[in-house]
Amino acid sequence: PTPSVERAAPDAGIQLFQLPWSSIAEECETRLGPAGFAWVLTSPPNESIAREEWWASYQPVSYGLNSRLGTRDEFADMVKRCDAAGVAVIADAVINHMTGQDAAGTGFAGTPYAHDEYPGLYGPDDFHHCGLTPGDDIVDYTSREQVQTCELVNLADLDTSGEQVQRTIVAYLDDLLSLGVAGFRIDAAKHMAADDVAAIVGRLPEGTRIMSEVIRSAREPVQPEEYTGFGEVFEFSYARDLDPQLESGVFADPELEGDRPAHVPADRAVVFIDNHDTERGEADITYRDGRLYVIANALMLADDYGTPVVYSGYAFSDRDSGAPAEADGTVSPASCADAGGPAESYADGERTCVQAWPAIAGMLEFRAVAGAAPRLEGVSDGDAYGFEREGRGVVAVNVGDETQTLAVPTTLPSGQYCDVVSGGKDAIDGEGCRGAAYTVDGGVVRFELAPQTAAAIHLGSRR
Ligand code: LM2
Ligand code: CA
Repeated sequence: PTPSVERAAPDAGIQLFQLPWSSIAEECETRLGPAGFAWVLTSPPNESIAREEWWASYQPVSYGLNSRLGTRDEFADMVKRCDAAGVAVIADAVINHMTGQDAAGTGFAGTPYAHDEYPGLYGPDDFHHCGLTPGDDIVDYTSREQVQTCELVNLADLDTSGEQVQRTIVAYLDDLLSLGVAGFRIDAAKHMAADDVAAIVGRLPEGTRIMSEVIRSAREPVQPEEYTGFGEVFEFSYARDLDPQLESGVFADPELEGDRPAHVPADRAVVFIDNHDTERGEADITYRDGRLYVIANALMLADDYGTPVVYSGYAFSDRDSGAPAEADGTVSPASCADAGGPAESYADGERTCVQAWPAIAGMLEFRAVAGAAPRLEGVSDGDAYGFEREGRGVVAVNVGDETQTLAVPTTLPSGQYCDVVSGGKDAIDGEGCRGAAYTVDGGVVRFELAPQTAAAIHLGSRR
């Protein structure tokens, strides 16, 4: 038994999509902190249009912090409690645009607005009117000018190069920072010139964490690499590379030395299996794929590339459906306290509670023990694949429909180890395993993998 194995500080995050602030605060205290999540990405906290669809959050009306997800006080309370639990808060910052409504209206908190009039914030001169397309909408993604100065799905496009606009955005972000947030996801960053985003970020306190959302496409002029000078970038190539391997059972190691092709440098990359957009779009593997989704997350958390963010949302059959809400329009609180998972199926609106899945907790433990150890060349056999994080742990997966054995060469010391995906050790100094146990013998570990399962052992799971 090895009771004291060195563990790296947590680095992984979790996106809690459309979860009210009061519920996130509870998650931080009861689950995220103890499990070893370093940060949580929230949905946009500011006032938006008053509609039931989740995407109302992406149509800002004002920078007041009164939204369907909670009040300013509730947001501030969440940040405090998460911080105290060791979980930093990253807020989703929608700053490329305001609403996409043609008719004037009133926001969720009662603020009046029109398409390019936001009293006290912005008037028509603060917006781009690109004049390049019918209705000023983006039509051609091969045109940088259209992508950055026309309207994304009719959303009034802020002239983010303007001094007054930058000041107004910075005042909003500073307000969130004053409540203790650690940084921001920059929504629709591709639709703002990187120089504009750099200027805005340059006016924020040093150390503010920035994660730009720039959906990679080889056919477009605006590339994620333009946004790495002032922060991290969500790397969409990651799941695009991984998912087909899991679906085909044909595995290939990524580039193990140096940068990965079509990926931003590792220290700039935020990687994910899916997010709220891709689970409604391009992602091949989502909560609906249950066991395969666990495998995808396990491989991501076991990897040595980038900072991973796990995703947790709610089940839906209609891509527009908002999270279950109260009569007053606020999103209903939800608890993942007793949730296992993944479940065989989910009812519409049911929270997936991925942060509560035992396999995720086990892989966070693996990740902490793996630390900075390099990923070694992998082994594949049939539908199974596995690799070692040098001297620290070994992960293996079977994406096929039949049980498979996989022998992975390893430098781990000989002995018995508990698989942390199926339960890990029964106590820190314990001798027993809650789930499967594997033996490292003579520089090899032989996994016995049930259909569509993952397994992982690490120095700290030795019994
Ligand atoms: C994002 N990143 O770049 C967000 O992650 C994504 O969720 C947002 O789209 C988008 N960019 C704008 O912030 C979502 C949603 C869209 C929705 C917009 C605005 O995927 O469907 O568009 O938010 O709420 C909706 C309607 C669309 C309509 C638009 C404006 O679906 O048909 O366009 O509102 O009223 C006329
Ligand atoms: Ca823009």
